[in-house]
Amino acid sequence: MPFSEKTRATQPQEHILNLLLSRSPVSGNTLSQELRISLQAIQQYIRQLRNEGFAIPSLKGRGYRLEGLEKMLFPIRIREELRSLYFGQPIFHFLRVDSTNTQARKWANAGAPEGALVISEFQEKGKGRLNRVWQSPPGKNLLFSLILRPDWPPQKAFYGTVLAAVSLCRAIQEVTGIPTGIKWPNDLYTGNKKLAGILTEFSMDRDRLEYMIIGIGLNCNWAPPEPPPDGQPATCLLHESGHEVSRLQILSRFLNYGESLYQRTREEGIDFLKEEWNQYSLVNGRKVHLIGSQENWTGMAQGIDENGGLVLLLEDGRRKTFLTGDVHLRF
Ligand code: BT5
Repeated sequence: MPFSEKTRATQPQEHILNLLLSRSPVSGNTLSQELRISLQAIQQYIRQLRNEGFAIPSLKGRGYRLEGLEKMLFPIRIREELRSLYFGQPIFHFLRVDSTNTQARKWANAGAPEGALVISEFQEKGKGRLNRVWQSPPGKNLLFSLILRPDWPPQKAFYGTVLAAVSLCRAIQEVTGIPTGIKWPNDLYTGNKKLAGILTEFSMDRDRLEYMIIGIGLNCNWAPPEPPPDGQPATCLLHESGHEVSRLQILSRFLNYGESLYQRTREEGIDFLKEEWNQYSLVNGRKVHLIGSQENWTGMAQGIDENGGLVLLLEDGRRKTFLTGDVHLRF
């Protein structure tokens, strides 16, 4: 699998973090020599990392130290909790990366096996759908991407999101007791606030799915304080439960559930996932508005069809199916 830290073009910020990880504290002069850039440039990068939320105090006469290591999701810690056979095998952990989906795609193109996981403490360019931005400070939330190579026809690709959403709802419920639901197509909500988003991307080889990248951002211990201009109010599990939540426990439960559902799709096909989705759907039986680029529709949501399209009973009695990407849903 020719994908490694060495083959990846590493930014100076990531190089600094990795040095601080391997031997903190490190003086500014040592960093400057290792990276072959000026001390001034090092100080600028450290400032940037601190602005992003990394805790890097400077210790008098000794240099910089990276804090928070005890809570980081290093593969060895994840493996200790995992009961799955191939979900989460292998794991690529980053302190800082552009986007876990982008890295997972590179790794998948290089032949990563099904179940491989990319996880990061921070994303410089975390992405939502349609190039929207996913925000999350270092070390607070879950940011990861899972690589799958399902034997499904491409029109069923949305079921990757379904599998992830159902597994995540279950994991959250079990670890925190907080009930969550799925807002079609790709959001997890608790109450009327967004808790998580899923970004499923895929690659096709002729008429079959070559691989699928399921990217998940879950607000565990931080949520955007203000709803962004383009978005919905957000929350996190810490705000909902009143105490800090273990990212590790939720991740490992997610991988365990995800694998058992995925295994079932191999034995029975994927139709049963529709029923699982219905159990957690926040839209079924509710009046919703779908906003398209040319036209808007209002109707009673009836659930998803065999390709993941949302079926709406329109006010004039017609039944119409909408595909994700074409419309935006409002309650
Ligand atoms: C999503 O897109 O909700 C999918 C987000 C997927 C993020 C994960 S993180 C790991 C993996 N790697 C990536 O690069 N991405 C995936 P969408 O439905 O387009 O919603 C995006 C919108 O959610 C933004 O435009 C904001 O309005 C809002 N938003 C951004 N950060 C948020 C947060 N932490 N919590 C709640 N809402 C947020």
